[in-house]
Amino acid sequence: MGKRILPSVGRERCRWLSFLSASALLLALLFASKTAAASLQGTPFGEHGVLQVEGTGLVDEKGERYPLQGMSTHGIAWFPQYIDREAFRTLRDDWGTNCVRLAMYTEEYGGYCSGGDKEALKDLLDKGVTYASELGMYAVVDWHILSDGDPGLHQQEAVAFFDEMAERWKDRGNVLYEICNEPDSGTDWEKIRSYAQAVIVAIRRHDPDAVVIVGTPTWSQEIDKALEHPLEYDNVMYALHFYAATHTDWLRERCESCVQQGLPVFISEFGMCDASGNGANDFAQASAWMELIRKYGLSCCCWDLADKAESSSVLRPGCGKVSGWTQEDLSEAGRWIREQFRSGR
Ligand code: IDC
Repeated sequence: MGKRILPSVGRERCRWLSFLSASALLLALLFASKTAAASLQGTPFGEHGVLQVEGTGLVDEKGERYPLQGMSTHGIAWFPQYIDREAFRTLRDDWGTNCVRLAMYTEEYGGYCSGGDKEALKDLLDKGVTYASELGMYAVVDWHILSDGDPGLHQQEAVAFFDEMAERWKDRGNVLYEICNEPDSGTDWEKIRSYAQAVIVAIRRHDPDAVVIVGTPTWSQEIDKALEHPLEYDNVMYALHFYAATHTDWLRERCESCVQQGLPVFISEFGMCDASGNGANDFAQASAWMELIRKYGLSCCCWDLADKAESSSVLRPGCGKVSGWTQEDLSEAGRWIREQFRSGR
């Protein structure tokens, strides 16, 4: 008899043990996710969650309009030091921004498709996305084509890159994908559109609702071409870029007209200086742009977070500090845009 009872007691004990360990695991998981959620409380992502495109802009988890505003890095291969948790924290807490754009050149300066160290660049991006996530900020991952004006030139590499990265980041919820910074070299919208379709499929395989920003012809100025023949996917936005001393009323009028006709526009790069990234800042024009941005609740990222000796850099040339900047550490552009961000939200 004893012999028969013992194994069944053993089985019973086994069942209890596995029940207890499963419950403990569940509790631990619940606790971990609760503390993660609690640590994000009060942050942009903690309060607004996963964003979607509705009408002409982004809405938060409650369905309310929620524009992104933030700084773009310079090329991450060139200025890797600003991929820094404390830099992003300063931008969040002192500058009042809610997103960071991570610009990875494909051609220039150690570009991803021109001999740059692919693994190091992906690690750097992953660091940037991780810091943004920990701080409850949104991250725009920018495939920064420039002299390679036709995105189709590196389509295979782009598809492989976005496939891999979207798989890696699919559960984060705070990552937006900008798939071709500035098409040019006469590349027309239909070519960009077909490139976008291939890349969107690669991203959506892992992250079906990820927001994707698509560049438009002539350095992301011809959003009207996208309006004529938009992509047939949800959660897609179209990039408009301006440099205030070069792009004035005519581009604002185009922007306003496209938004009024329902196009989701993301100003994923802008500067207060001219299109070379240098020259005098035109704050009157830049203010007119900011007014338009506020009027329509558009999202925008300012070029660039670096201390290069050019007027678009928001840090004083050679500043050297990667976070906790004082007024003296900022360039003219930096002081101006910080005020704009602080007062605009
Ligand atoms: C500029 C940088 C500059 C760098 C150059 C490389 O500010 O330091 O030498 O690229 O060619 C853009 C581009 C952006 C440019 C910026 C200013 O997206 O890469 O950065 N600009 O020229 N479009 C319009 C202006």
